[in-house]
Amino acid sequence: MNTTRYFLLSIFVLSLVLPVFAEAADAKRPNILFIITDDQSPLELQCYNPNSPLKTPVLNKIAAEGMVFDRAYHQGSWSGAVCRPSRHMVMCGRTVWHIPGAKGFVPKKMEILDGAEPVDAKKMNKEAKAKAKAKGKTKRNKKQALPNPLVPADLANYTMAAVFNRAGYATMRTCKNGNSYEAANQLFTVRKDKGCRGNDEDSGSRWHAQQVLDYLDERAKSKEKKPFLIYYGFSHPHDARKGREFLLEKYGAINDYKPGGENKPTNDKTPKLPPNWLTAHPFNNSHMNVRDEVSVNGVGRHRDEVTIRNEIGRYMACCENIDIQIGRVLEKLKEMGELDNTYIFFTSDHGIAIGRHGLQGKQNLYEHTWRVPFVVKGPGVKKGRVEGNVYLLDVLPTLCDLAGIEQPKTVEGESLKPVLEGKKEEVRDILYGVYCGGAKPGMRAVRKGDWKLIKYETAGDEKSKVTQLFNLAENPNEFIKQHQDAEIVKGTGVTPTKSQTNLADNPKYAAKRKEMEALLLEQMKKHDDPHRFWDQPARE
Ligand SMILES: [Ca+2]
Repeated sequence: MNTTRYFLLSIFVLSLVLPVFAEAADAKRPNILFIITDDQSPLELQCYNPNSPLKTPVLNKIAAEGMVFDRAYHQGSWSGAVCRPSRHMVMCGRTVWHIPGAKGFVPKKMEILDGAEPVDAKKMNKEAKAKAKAKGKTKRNKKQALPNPLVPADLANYTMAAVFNRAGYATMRTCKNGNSYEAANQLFTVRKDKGCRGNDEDSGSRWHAQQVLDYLDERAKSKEKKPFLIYYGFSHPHDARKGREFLLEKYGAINDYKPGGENKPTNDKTPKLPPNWLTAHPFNNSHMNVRDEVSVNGVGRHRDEVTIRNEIGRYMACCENIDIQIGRVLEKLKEMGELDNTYIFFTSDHGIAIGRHGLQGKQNLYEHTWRVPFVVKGPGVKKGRVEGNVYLLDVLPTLCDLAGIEQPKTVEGESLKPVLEGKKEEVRDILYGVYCGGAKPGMRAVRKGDWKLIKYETAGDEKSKVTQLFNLAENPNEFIKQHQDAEIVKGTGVTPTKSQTNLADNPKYAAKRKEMEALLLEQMKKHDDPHRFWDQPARE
């Protein structure tokens, strides 16, 4: 009896004390401001390239007070709309073949996953393959439209907003519409999405900023005590890169440029050509006719100096405007006394070429496009820079870790908290990249240390079977032999050294190539990549 009475008394006392504790704990729980731009390479930002003419004082300050990641990547895409898988990976923390929309190896008549219970995807796949093999049905049946068994059916319930809502956070999101993870986006308590690629108050980056400012005003008025998670997305610098006039003037660019015309807008203020500019990509990379390569406003198929410099000017005008809009939100948070208790993340869904390697879009795996900017500042985050070897799919487990929330079992990424605290330099040593939105198998990349291998193949096209091997320490721009052409050197002002080239067929690096080829195959297997290249063994 005594024990029971003591127990009941304890419950009573706890019920009085707990809400107070909960409130006190809430007051200390950190806020999160997750900033994500659309189609932005790290390479023009001064925190990655101090010589860049792009002015981003707000981001420079975040970078100076926080941690800059030199090796941050998106894992890739199986769609020309690279945004889509990238943003799925951000929201759920899963790898590229394990997210909604992925068309991986789906054995016929296999059990459909009931996602009510988070699962071990690897175990699941192994079992599925074993089961299919036992039945003698290992070949992919394209006509069979079964859900991907590697994607939990109710995965949306384990995505960013869902997880933070359950943990007692106030969640808000503004971003572009479309090419995203709709089921996950719907779960933000407040959602203000709209495509904003114009240059006025209502159609540009300022609109996204205003949604966040209005939300924060409301928060202040209602004296909301819950910590917040704000997903602050921009629709720029994705094309059409309609810049604001005063910024276009600053970067010597115009909005309505028609390539090939007489009007030459470039001047001394227009950014120079990137060092790895080419007038054309020298071989079929498996998706040369994708929208981004042929019909972007102001560029089309043109890669001449004037067109590319003007487009980079427009791009920089959009990037500086984003910086101004981030500044407005940070000012507001400071005014509200919330800034110091807020983790700020800055990243993008993937990079972009704009003339580098003769490409325009995001459908390739060169560093300018495979990499993303990744900067974090907040309580306990060490100042400095690290390599990190991170993917965007590490975002969700990191946010959970920083907020003291248990990460969902569906997550496959790594928490970056130990890196942010200066306890670790990197979270993995090998990076794998996919582009499979055009012909199959398409492109794959693998990076370990300074070495990177890229493979290309368009099934049925012998000439498309290309392998590239780069030492990124010696050849960070991934120069290939075409960068030696006199016309190109005249444009860029850069003459690559003899060793700054594709080393794949150089006998001196045969052993390194072999090692990288083996790593690529290992990564393809590890990630349930459904495709194989011409010189790889067939899938088991
Ligand atoms: Ca994008």
